[in-house]
Formats: sequence, structure tokens, C-alpha cells
Amino acid sequence: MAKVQPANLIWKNGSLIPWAEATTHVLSHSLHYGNAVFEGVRAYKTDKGYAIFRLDEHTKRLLVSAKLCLIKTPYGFDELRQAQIDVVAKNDFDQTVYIRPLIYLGYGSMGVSLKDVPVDTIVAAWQWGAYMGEEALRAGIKVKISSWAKPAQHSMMAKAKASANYFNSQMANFEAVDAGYDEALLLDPQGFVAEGPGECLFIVKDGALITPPNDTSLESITQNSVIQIAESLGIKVLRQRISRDQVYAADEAFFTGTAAEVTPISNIDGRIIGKGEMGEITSKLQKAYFAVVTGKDPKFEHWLTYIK
Ligand code: PPE
Repeated sequence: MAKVQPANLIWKNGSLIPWAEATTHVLSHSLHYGNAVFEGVRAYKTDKGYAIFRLDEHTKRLLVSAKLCLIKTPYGFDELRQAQIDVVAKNDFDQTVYIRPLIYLGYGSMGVSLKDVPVDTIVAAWQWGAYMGEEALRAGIKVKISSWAKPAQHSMMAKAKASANYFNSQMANFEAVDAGYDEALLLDPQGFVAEGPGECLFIVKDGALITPPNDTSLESITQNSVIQIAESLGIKVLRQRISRDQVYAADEAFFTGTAAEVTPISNIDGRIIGKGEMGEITSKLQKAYFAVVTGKDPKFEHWLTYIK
């Protein structure tokens, strides 16, 4: 969705190497068979320099994803955590940074089996602003409920942040954007809301915030953060299944994600949500979220890892 601006260094298999040298062979196993796991993490500028948001939680989820997908990286929690700090500290950034750890199956053998395939581990970082543009954060986006469903529990593993899951996301996003919308919303095989291609959904109804349990969605760190922030503001939060008609009838709706942050939704399948602009509770939560990630809310400063 945005052109990558090259930085100077990428961490690969234990060391920082020049950006242009961080390449892989065309016969890398993951390119052919799709098994790789990754993270998306943001580092924000604060009054005390850059701070990575919920670094420990992202690092833990990366290792869980690798375990679920049977990918064995030799790097543990501490090394992967430090690698993310290093790519922020050792590059010259001056805007919001997006960090992308990726663990993939490398070059050496072909055939579907992943047995004995070498594993490569990288952590890259680049400057990345608003996922769907600044205007989306202000005015809200138009969403289309996808004709693609999220895969069933016994088909794929939504709790792994697995590259393979993003084929489904990519098809849904294409369909929506091609039809003139900004983003898709995927339902689960039973017809209840699962998540966006790269975001979780929240709706507001009669003053309460509702977001589905993570049955067929990623255990999202932003969703968890927004829930905790909302509770701290005295907003009632419900974790329950949401049906398609409930989404249409919502007073407010918004997407959350590391990349998407808190993006208001103004229209779903031609139904105007609320007043067709960012709702009151969404606006409150968006403001609060940006205050938290930029170190302006002492209640949640423990979520920040400052880069010295
Ligand atoms: N669901 C999916 C499918 C998903 O990809 C993301 C993040 C979320 C929910 C929200 O998770 P979290 O970031 O922990 O709150 N999507 C990442 C990738 C986006 C991309 O285009 O690349 C992200 O936001 O970094």
C-alpha cells in the first residue's frame, strides 16, 4: 500500500547488513510454498526519542507463530527483541517507523516438505505513515464485506501471523479496492465477522464497544490495547460475535492494527455508519491511542521500549 523507502541496515541472521545486500535466492522455499511468519511493529517518536510499542508482546507472538508453523529459528526472545531495537537505533529515521521481523524457509531444498530446509531470520525497518493515508484516519473509510471468507479453523491457523494467511487477505483487499472501496471485511465460515485483511473490527452500539473474540482472527495487539484504553476511559467493552446486519446497524465502526492504528469506518456496503464521519467514541479512542503510543499517557508508558 506504500512504497518502501530504503533505510541503511537490515538485521539478517544475527548481524546488521546493508539494505541492498539483504536479498534471498529465487529458490527460497518460502517463495514457492508460502510458509513464513512475520510481525508488524511500530516505533513512534516521543519526547524521549523513539519508542517501540509493545515490543515484548510482538516478539512473543512471532515466536508463537513460528512454533505453530513448524519453523525453527535459532534466535530466541532476547535476540529477536534486541534486533528490533537495533534496526531502529542504527538507521537514520525521523518519522514513524514500521518494523518487520520475518522468519522464512531459505534456500537449499525443494519439495513441499519443510524438513531440513534452512531457516532465515530478518528484521527490517522503514518509515511508514498512516496505512490508508492521513485522510482515512480523519474522515474514515469505505468498507466492503468480502466474498472471500476467512479459512475455517481446520484449514488455516489465524492465530499464526503466517505469510500464507495473507493470500486470503490479499484477494479480499483487491476485490474491495477494485470495486471502489478502501478495504475489505472478512466473515468467518459461519457468517460472523472475523477481521479485515490486516485489521480487527470494532463497532459501537448504544455506547458500548463490541469486538469479536479471536476465534478466526489474529490475537491482535492493537485490539488488546484499544480494549484496555477503552476500559480505562470507562467505556463498556463486549467481546462477542458480530453479525453482518449488526455491522450495518452500528452507531460507529473502526479498524485497528499496528499499521492501521485506529481507522474510522464511515460506510459499509453502501450503508452510512452513524453520521458518515468519525464517531465520538472512535475519536476519543483514536486520540487516546496516539497519546499512548507517543508516550503522552503515563498510565500506559510500560508498553513503550525507549531506544537510547
Ligand atoms: N488481523 C490481521 C489479519 C492482521 O494482519 C493484523 C495486523 C491485525 C489483525 C492486527 O494485529 P495487530 O497489529 O497485532 O494489532 N496487520 C499487520 C500487517 C499489515 C500489512 O499490510 O503488512 C500490521 O498491522 O502490521
